Amino acid sequence: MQSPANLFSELKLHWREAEKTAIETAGGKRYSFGDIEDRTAQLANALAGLGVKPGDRIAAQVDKSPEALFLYLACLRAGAAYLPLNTAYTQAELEYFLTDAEPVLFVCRPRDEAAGAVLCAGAGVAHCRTLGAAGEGSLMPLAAAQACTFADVPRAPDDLAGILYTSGTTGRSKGAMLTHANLSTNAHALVETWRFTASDVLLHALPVFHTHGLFVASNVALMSGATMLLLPRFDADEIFRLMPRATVMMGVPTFYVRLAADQRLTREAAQGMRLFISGSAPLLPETFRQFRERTGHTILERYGMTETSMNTSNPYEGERVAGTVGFPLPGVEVRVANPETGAILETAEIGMIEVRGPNVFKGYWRMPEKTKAEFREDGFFITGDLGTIDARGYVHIVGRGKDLVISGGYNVYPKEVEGEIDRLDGVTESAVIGVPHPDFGEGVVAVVVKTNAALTEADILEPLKKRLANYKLPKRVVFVESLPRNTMGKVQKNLLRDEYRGLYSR
Ligand code: MLC
Ligand code: AMP
Repeated sequence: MQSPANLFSELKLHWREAEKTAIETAGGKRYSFGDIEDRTAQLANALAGLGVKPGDRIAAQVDKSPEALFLYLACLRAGAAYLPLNTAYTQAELEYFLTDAEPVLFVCRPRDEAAGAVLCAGAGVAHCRTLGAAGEGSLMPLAAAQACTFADVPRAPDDLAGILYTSGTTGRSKGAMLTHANLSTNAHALVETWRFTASDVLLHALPVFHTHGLFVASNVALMSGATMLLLPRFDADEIFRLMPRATVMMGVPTFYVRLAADQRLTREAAQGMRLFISGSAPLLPETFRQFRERTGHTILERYGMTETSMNTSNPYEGERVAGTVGFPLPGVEVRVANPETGAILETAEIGMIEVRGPNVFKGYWRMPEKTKAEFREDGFFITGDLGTIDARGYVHIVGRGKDLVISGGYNVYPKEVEGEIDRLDGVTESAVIGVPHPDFGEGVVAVVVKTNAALTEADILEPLKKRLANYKLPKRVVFVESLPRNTMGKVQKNLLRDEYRGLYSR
């Protein structure tokens, strides 16, 4: 049978028992698959009542909750594109996303209601509703009176299911357009590769506004009829409390660094688990080894990005090799090319990682030129990651061609932070870099040249807090006389990274 093109209709095919628990919160609230169908039908009816039409965008900056997932699923059912936003984004950041994406509805946290209304008025967003961590706010009451049935809007495979904004190495943030087919094929490939079944219980501690927590964790659980233990955030106490009931966990490397540093991580604690998966940033071989020694489990590392969802994974059966991201997923092609010429490189040569497959996004929202620039003629997407494929076929990521810092699994684009610092009075120029950080993998550092000798670290950070999400803030500001430049006048960030690499060491 051909899969239905609407991702929700397809997920539903895997919900064999309506009574089975699909989501359980840390507080013990349970929602069955039948509840999900009812709640999302009610919400989809409410969205239609607000005038939401297929193809419209719905933006949300909300805390993690079952209702946040219902909203995502209701968007799929109604044929709208879901646009989740990091809860750390400031008003200044939100303004851009809302203006650029032109959603019909913006859902924000109850405490942000007044600011949300101002934002919506400014950006021409017709409706503003609120949703809190316990389901409170003005969104859910709209759904309560609605029917529990809804005919999922038929979608073509190429129709949008979501838009996720990614910052860029240059210029404005870009909205990556993910289609129903992108998400469904990727979830299928992951269910197969990681052997997910309805017997699985996923320990879900990731945020649900990025690819990892939303499209990888949630879609994979929903597509296998598994149960999710939904934690509001990473909290080691909660992880250890719930681990005996779980079978799989997904996390960014910081999760594993923190767990490995905890005395409670033992073979006994992890004995009911069948799989620990890591991604979004490089997992240090040291963490990989420590975790294996303590639990007997070999963390499975995989590689993906917002634009492509997941590309490669270490094998479920077969050797999981530390420092590698494994093999291309079913249906995904991965190659390494010369970054300048595009010539395909031989085994073991280092170059630009390029990918092609049904997982690769449709393009950047209203940016055809930027989209074109990131694809080769033959349809391969240029990831910006540097890597190599070894003789056994394992993909290794060895660096980044793009100027990007990944801190605790969140991307920070130096150019954006430098732009904010450079506009401050008393600053001549700045260079933002990432250096090793024991908890976050990389920590952001700002190297600043000042004209005003009295300028302090706090003078830089205070104004930045109003403009940038907290994870983008430099954890340290270093003042220097001048920035090192090459003969072309380009700042030599490699020299700065070398100089400050010990800044956050233990
Ligand atoms: C929080 N802070 C961070 C940070 N997270 N700073 C830098 N980097 C981060 N990632 C700030 C806090 O605001 C706080 O600032 C201080 O650091 C300490 O906070 P904490 O309590 O230690 O942090 P915590 O809340 O525990 O969060 C850490 C974390 C979280 C690692 C659990 O960041 C997280 O859940 N990251 C997951 C990110 C993710 O899902 N990425 C997937 C992207 S998709 P202050 O000033 O208040 O002290 C993708 C594609 C793919 O990349 O392949 O998956
Ligand atoms: P994002 O734009 O937030 O989706 O981040 C995607 C980027 O995260 C990729 O381009 C990689 O640079 C990085 N990334 C994801 N998974 C891994 C991994 N397992 N190892 C190294 N880098 C990774």
